[in-house]
Parts: sequence; C-alpha cells; structure tokens
Amino acid sequence: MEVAILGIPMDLGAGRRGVDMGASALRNARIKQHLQDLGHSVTDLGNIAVEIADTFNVLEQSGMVFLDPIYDACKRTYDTLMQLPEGVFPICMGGDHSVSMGTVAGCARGERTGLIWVDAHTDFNTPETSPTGNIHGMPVAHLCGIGHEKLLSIAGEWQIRPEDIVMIGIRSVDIEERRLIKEHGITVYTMREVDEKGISRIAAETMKKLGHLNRIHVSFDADGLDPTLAPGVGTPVEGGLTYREAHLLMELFADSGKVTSMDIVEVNPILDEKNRTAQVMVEMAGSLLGKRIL
Ligand code: DIR
Ligand code: MN
Ligand code: MN
Ligand code: MN
Repeated sequence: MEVAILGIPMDLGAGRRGVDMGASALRNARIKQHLQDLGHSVTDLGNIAVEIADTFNVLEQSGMVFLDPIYDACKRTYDTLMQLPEGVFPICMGGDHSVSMGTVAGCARGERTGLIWVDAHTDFNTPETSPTGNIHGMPVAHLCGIGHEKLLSIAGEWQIRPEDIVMIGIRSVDIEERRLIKEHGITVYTMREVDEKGISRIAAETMKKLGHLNRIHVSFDADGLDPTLAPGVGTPVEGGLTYREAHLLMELFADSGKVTSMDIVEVNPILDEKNRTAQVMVEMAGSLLGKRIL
C-alpha cells in the first residue's frame, strides 16, 4: 500500500504543553521504517506549519482557547490532505486531538466517511458545554456540524453523520457532553462494554455498522490506551484498553480491509517514559496496516 505520513505539531488545543512534539516522537520511534518493513511504500510529507503558543499573549478567545491559530492549522492540514492522490493511505500524526477537525475532513475528501474514535474521551464538547475551553475536547462535535462557526468552516459544507461514528474505549465524559452524545445518537463502547462484550465482538459490530461505507477513518487518541501502557498523554484516565485489546482491535479492522486513513494523536513526549507511548502507537499503526505474526 502507498502510505503518506503527515505531522501536525499542535499543542494549542490541549491543556498541557508538549504534545506538539508528538509527531517527532513517532518519527523517532521509526514509524516510517516500521511500515516499510511491512511492505508498504511510505512517503513522509513533513509537518504542517502551526503557530507556537508562547508567541500569543491573549489566551482566551470567546471561550475557546487559541481558536484562530487552531483554525489556521486545521485548514492547512485539510488542504494538504485534499491534494493527496486517491488511493494513498494517510497517517496523520498530532498534535492534540483538535487536529482531527482538519485530518478527518481532509481524509474524507467530501465523501461520506465512517469515523472510529478510539479515546478515553468522547471529544464532543461545544464552546457552550466545554468546562475547559480546550478545543481538543471538541473535534467530534465540530465534525458533526455543531459548534463554533469558524471551526465548522474548515471543510466547508461537508460533515460526518452522527450515525457514521463509533467510539471505543470511552471512560471520561463531561455532564453536558453526555447529553449531546445521547441527543445525537452516537454509538459509544465504553470500557464497561469492552469488559462485558470483548473487543472482537465490538470490532465486528463496528464493521457491521460502518462496513457499507467506502471510507473509514480511525482516529486513535493515545489516552484510549491504559496509562500504564501509554503514560505520555496530557489527560490520562485509569482503566483503558490493554495492549492486546488495542492490537486486536487494529488487527480486526485491518482484516476488514475497509479502513482508509488514520490519526495518531495526543502523544506527549514531555510526559512520557523513554518514548514508550510513541513506540506503542507506532505498533498500533502497524497492526492497522496488516502486520501479522504468521
Ligand atoms: C475534557 C477533556 N472533556 C475537555 N478532554 C480531553 O476539556 O473537554 N480530550 N482530554 O482528549
Ligand atoms: Mn481525544
Ligand atoms: Mn482523550
Ligand atoms: Mn485530547
């Protein structure tokens, strides 16, 4: 397969600094070589230009922290991905999860697309419901067309349909966010469902729901994993996906042959231990791109 990797060194959407170095950490963990060893042809597109938090003195912009520079970086990400030739598999390396307003839209290319959100959080806040004002807690709402007008304009008219979203690994949802998730009928597999059903049934149900679509994007927040496995994240939550649950999920998605693009986000090397969070996320990409033991 033709794979393109793209860095978006963004930490403007998160509450803690350092996640802008996530793409560097993934390159340092040899993401390109790992995927090449699986037989893929990999092009590194380099990084999207993102402004640096320290150069701003006004932090608060209408209850949304760093709204304007986040819009600019997401727009540039969207435009870059839209220019990729058809058939290339993009892997977008954050950066905090606000980048996905550009990556998901850019990978979808205006076509109806399924979105699999692997995360501890549902990221479905709006400027009105957000307890923090941090935009990394808002990308899914904006992808569904709900939220701030400026961020909704990144991809023009195009939106993800709420019925085409499946979230897995969820264990932290804000009160108002919970209401929105229910109101919009988002399919959510919390950690309780992972425990009760097992990951293979969840993968099968996900593909039953989304498999009819021509494009499926997997957006993988490193904090979906258990923090003992992935300590390098800004908002760790106990009780996440285990090493094998996460790999099996990626392996089963690979078997479906339906996934067309991926994000790896929220890897924060400042908070990490010897880059192990980046390393495990590189392995996740390998499993999603068809790594087999035998
Ligand atoms: C929280 C935290 N729900 C917020 N969100 C995080 O700020 O909206 N998302 N950490 O990854
Ligand atoms: Mn997230
Ligand atoms: Mn998260
Ligand atoms: Mn986040």
